[in-house]
Amino acid sequence: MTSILILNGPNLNLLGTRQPEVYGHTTLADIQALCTDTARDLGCSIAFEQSNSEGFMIDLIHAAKGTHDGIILNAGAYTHTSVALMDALASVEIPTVELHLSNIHAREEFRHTSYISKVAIGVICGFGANGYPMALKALCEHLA
Ligand code: CA2
Repeated sequence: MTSILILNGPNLNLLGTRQPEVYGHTTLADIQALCTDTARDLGCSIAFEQSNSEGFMIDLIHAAKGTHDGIILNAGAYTHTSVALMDALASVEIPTVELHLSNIHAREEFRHTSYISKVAIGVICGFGANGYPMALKALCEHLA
C-alpha cells in the first residue's frame, strides 16, 4: 500500500487558535482527521507529523527513505529560509508535494520565495485545509 508522510512545520500546531483571518478556524487535529478519511478513500496509508524544529523535520525526511513513497510538506516559515530542508528532500529523492494553507504569492514579498519548490514535484497553496486532501489525491495519482 502506498504510504505518505504528511509533515507540518513550525507554528502549525497553533492552527485554529490564532490568526483565523489568514489560516482559518480548522485545527491541525481537524486536518489530520480529514487526511485520515481521504487516505482511507484513496486506499493509501499516512503518517501525520508536526514539528517546530528544523533539525527534527530533517530527521523525519531522512527516515522517510525506504518507509514512505511520497511526502506532503507544509514547511511553514522554513519554506522561505531553509536550504537544509531543500537539501534533505533532494537527498532522499522521494516525490514531494509542497503545500500551504494560504496563497503565499498573494502575501508579503518574503513569502514569494520557496526553497521547497525547487525540489517539489508540485505546489498547492491558497485552498486552506482542503489543500491537504487535494495534495493526497495528486500525490497518490502521481505514484500510481
Ligand atoms: O500558508 C501556509 O501554510 C504557511 O506555510 C504557513 C506559515 C507561513 O510562514 C508560510 O509563509 C505559509 C505560518 C504557519 C503559522 O501558523 C499559525 C497558525 C496560527 C497562528 C499563528 C501561526
